[in-house]
Amino acid sequence: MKLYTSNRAPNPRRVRWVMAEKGIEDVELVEIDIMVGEHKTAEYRTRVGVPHVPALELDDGTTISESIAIGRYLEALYPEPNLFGADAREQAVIEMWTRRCEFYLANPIMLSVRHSHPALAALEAAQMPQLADYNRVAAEKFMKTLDRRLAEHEFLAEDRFSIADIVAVVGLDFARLIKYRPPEELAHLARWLETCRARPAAKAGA
Ligand SMILES: N[C@@H](CCC(=O)N[C@@H](CS)C(=O)NCC(=O)O)C(=O)O
Repeated sequence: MKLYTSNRAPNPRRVRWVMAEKGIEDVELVEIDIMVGEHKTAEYRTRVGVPHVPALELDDGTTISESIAIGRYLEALYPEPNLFGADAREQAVIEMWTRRCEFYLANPIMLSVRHSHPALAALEAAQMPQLADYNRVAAEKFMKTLDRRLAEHEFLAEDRFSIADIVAVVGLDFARLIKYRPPEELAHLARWLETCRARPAAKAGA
């Protein structure tokens, strides 16, 4: 299998983190430089279907994009340690937190960074500072929800680390590009962030 990935880009990092947690080493990493548009070539688009990284190419030629879909596929091949839920209830709870973290945290942060960091202007038709501000405020609102959740739970979804934590930490780490730090009063969020960042697998793709 081949993983089309881009160093320091957040969505490929999710997959690299999943791979590192599971000790997966039989996937060839193919670096795609999105800053020079390597993901927009006709060859890449034909192979993947969309101009996005990450994408996982299987040995039979099937190509899977979407970091969560790739993660699920890898979990089916390498079930341990479990990151997506071991039974119906866990799977639903982890999926719920993963989707919440994508919609209300990672995506707004991504938009905020892309619309404010000068180096990322290359990825947008036009950077819109207002869009950046709006999305930073929206993400911060959800951080308060996460802080309340983390006041009573060690990790976001279950009593163990899961894909929901990966999505949220990778999103928050991407904001470091614009030197953003979550509000200091969110002490439970800070504690959890430190715990997740200290995992050896957190370095994968970062
Ligand atoms: N929902 C997708 C998002 C993929 C995505 O947007 N990837 C970014 C890099 S983090 C990308 O390919 N950007 C290229 C561009 O915007 O031109 C996933 O989870 O994989």
